[in-house]
Amino acid sequence: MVLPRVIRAVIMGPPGSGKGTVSGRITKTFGLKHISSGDILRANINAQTELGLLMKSCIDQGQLVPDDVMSRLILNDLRAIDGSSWLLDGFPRTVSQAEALDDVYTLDTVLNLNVPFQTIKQRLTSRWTHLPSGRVYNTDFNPPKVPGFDDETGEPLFQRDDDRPETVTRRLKSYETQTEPVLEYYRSKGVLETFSGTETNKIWPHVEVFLQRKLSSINQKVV
Ligand code: G5P
Ligand code: MG
Repeated sequence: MVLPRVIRAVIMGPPGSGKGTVSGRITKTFGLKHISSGDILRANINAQTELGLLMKSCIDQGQLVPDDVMSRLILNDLRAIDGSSWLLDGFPRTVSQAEALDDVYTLDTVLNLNVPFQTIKQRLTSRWTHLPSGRVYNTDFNPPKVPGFDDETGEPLFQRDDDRPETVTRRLKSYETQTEPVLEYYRSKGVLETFSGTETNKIWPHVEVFLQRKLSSINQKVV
């Protein structure tokens, strides 16, 4: 699909709700650039940057990294791709981050994946990640062709340190207290679109139809 003008979208949902998986499909289908705050942080940890070393313990304990650090990091990255359409995954995660984003950009839509916590806990313990690209696999749902290795590069896959069951519980708690208020923030602005379910393959067709309609309505306004 040819994008009519720059599109600015956010995907939200609890840890493990499928944000990364659905973002991959949106990128492929609609050509938006995918910016994942978690992938950026993990790339910094992997490269042992000063920021990565400072943030590692926060992330491993399932806590959010400080708002000012996160907002500066993401807004910098967005400036670098000014003029492109993008989809933000994992940011904003607090009302303060949402306000910082709002100061600079107007969002077209916020997609919210509403998946029950019980479903999520089972998924995360069987997740494998290709760190350089952020591609995610699951030993049950979408296993790699060769166990332990990325389909596209053949490089090894890793299990995230924060996918331990006790850390997942902490991440879900922080989602409830710090991130759920962001849903209300966007609902009150009229940009929130919620998709509920327990399977990504059943949620995805609804997301796809919604985005097709949204983009063509923006297209008509532009013409
Ligand atoms: P992240 O990296 O943003 P989370 O916790 O928000 O991490 P996460 O864990 O990356 O989100 P996801 O992207 O929503 O989950 O889900 P996913 O990876 O696509 O799917 C999860 C698993 O389920 C995969 O194995 C996938 O294959 C499988 N799966 C998908 N669909 C199905 C299905 O239908 N069925 C089955 N069986 N399986 C399925 O953030 C990490 C940390 O970074 C910091 C925080 O410390 C955070 O905890 N951080 C921030 N801190 C402050 N502010 C911010 N803005 C921050 N952003 C990140
Ligand atoms: Mg993710």
